[in-house]
This record gives sequence, C-alpha cells and structure tokens, in this order.
Amino acid sequence: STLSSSSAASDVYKRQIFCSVVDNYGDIGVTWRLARQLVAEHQCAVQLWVDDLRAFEKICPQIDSQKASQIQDGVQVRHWPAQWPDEAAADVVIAAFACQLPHAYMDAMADRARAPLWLNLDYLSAEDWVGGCHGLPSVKFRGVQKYFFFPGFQADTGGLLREAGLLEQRRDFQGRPQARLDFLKSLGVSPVAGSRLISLFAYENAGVASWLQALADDGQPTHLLVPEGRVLADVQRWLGEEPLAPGCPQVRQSLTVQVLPFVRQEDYDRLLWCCDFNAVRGEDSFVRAQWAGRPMLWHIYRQDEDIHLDKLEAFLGLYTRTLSPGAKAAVLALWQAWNSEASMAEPWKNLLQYWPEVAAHAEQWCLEQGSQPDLAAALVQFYLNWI
Ligand code: TRH
Repeated sequence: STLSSSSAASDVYKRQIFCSVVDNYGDIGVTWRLARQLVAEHQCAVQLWVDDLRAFEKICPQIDSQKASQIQDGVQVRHWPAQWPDEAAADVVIAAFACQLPHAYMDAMADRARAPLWLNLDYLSAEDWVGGCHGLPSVKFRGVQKYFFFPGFQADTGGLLREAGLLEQRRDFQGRPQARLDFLKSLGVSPVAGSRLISLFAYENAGVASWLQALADDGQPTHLLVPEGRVLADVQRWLGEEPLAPGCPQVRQSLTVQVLPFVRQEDYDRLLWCCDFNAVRGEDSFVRAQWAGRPMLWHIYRQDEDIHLDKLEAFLGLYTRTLSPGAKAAVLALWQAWNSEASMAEPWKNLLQYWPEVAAHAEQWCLEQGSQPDLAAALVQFYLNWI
C-alpha cells in the first residue's frame, strides 16, 4: 500500500512508537494501549513498530503475525525487522522501555530539517526520585535531544495509562450483575454460588501452594481463575493433576480452580472487573487491577540486584498510606510474602480480617489515581510545551 512506502509514511505518521518485546506481554501491552489511545483520543497518526508480532497476537488476536504492515484500531502496526528498512523519522519518536533504535533511523531523525521530539517511555515506579527525573533531558544524538518520560502515581510524573471513560465503564459493568455473569459465561465460567472470585496472573511462585491450601481450608468457597501462563505449573503441582486444560474446573474442599484461555486485552480488563480479588504481575496488569477498584496482589517483575524490591516498597508506601495500622500491616505482609515466595497462609487469613476496609480502599485509591491526568494526555501536553 502507499501508506507503507517510506516517503508516504513520513508524511502521514507523526508519531512513531518503538517496542522491543523483551519478555512476556508487558512491553507490547503498554505500547499498544498508548498507540490506540493517541489515535482515539488525540487524533494522532501513529505507527507502532514491534519486533515480536506473535506476542502481540496473544493480547490482540486480530493481529496477523505474518503481515509486515497492517492497520489495527487506526494504528499502523509495522513489524520491526532485524534488518531495518530505510524509514523516515516522525515528529515524535517514543522508544519504549529504553529500547535501542536502529542506527540508520537515528540518523534519519538527525537529518530532519526540524529535529523530532525523542522520548524514552520508562518503566513504572512509585519511587520518589521518579518525579525529579520525569521530563529531564537524557542523551543527545547528533543534536537530537532525548527526554525521560516516566509514568507514575504522583502529580510530578507522567501518570498512568487510562482511557477516557474507563472508570465509568467499569463502574457501569460492575453495577450490572447480569452483564458480569454473561461475560463470565462467555469465558466458560459459572461462578460457584456464594464464592469469592479471584483471578491469578503471576510468574512462577513457590508460595502458590500455601495460598491455594489456605483457600481450600477456608470457610467461604473460592473460585480461582487462572489465565494460561507461567504460574500454571505451580498450581498443577499443588493439585497433583495432569496438565490442566481450560474449561474443566478442579475442586479441592472450598477451592475451585479453573484455567482460562489467554484472552484479548479488553476481555482481561473485564475479567479483573468481575473478580473480588486480583493477583496481577508486571506493569500493565498491575495498573489495570488498580482501575478495577478491587483488592489486589502484585507479583512484581524480578530485576537484578533485587532493585524490584525497592519499587515494591515504594508502591506499598503510597498505596497503604491511608489504611488503618492493622489493614496496612496485613497488605504489606501479604504482598511481601508473595514476592519472596514465602508462606501465604497466615498473611491471607490476616487480610481476610480487614477485607471491608481493604475493599473500600481499593475503590478510593482508584478514584484518587483517576483524578490525575492520564499518561497519553500528559504526553501530548509534553509535546505542546516542547514545540
Ligand atoms: O507479561 P508481563 O509479565 O510483562 C512484563 C512486565 O511488563 C515487566 O515490567 C517488563 O519488564 C517485562 O514484561 C518485559 O505482565 P504485564 O505487564 O501485566 O503484561 C501482561 C499483558 O497481557 C497486559 O497488557 C494484559 C495482557 N493480558 C491479556 O491481554 N490477556 C490475558 O489473558 C492476560 C492474563 C493478560
């Protein structure tokens, strides 16, 4: 098509986002969300370069992983090949998660009559230093200045990805029990009567068995939904079953375990809205669980030298600030046990004592975060201030 020829692309695509998939689905999950939102809410022409279309296809099944160029939700999706095709640079260049741009492309940025705005969209962290670094100049390449753009929870950061109307949609959905049941049914889920519905998305975790045992021993039934993925082997080991297939629930005392197929990103959101408690991981599902307004548990992505533990502590500090001392201690103990793969038995029982407070707080936190400018809007504003 004419759109994919390089000269036309330079005229049409004013924003280029680069995503190198390092691991899992967070890299593409975040950039895909941002690309769509820039198109839908800010009328930007966006080109998203992704080096792994198969990972993309998992969260967005309409992607054709064989196609080098395709339009999805108004975003031009381009496969980012090892051999860089000679493409012109856009007005705004967003490199996600410090990915290295092709050298020839950096030359193309520098060769433009007017240098582009070049941003590094960083990882999310609640640490204090983030606000001080957000928006600062980073490196320069042949006169083109790169800037740090940090997502975050505080007013001095770039904020969080949040589509317009998201919280209203979520509340509307949660206010319609039949819509919830219909959606769950479409996933093959009929919640066990009187049960607490929990979703479990996590990395491998030796603490899983102790949590499942605590849920099985509990007086109230739990229906646990586990999207296919890395934590499944631990769940299977505890069940002592052959590989679990999506769709056939296993019951152990009070606990029903059901594996779910990996669903499209929009449906994963809805799944979070349906549940009373969400275990999430990484970066994008972590934010979406906050928008779901329900109590949650975060399995943070491990980093070298345990620097992820500082991030965990920083978030917990913010998140639990307004909780009573007892509820605060309960949340801290649960999250710390989960992230050190320690026993979840006592921390889980303890959290149940504070359930009403923790549940009300999840909605309150969502409201508080939702009152700040969203990341896409902050990015557009950054550009307007820059020109
Ligand atoms: O997949 P992740 O572990 O991604 C991680 C993190 O982003 C981490 O910070 C980063 O360093 C690493 O990747 C490279 O977890 P995350 O961020 O929650 O991304 C999962 C995405 O998958 C998210 O967009 C939601 C989506 N998803 C679906 O679309 N359907 C599903 O069924 C599930 C379970 C998830």
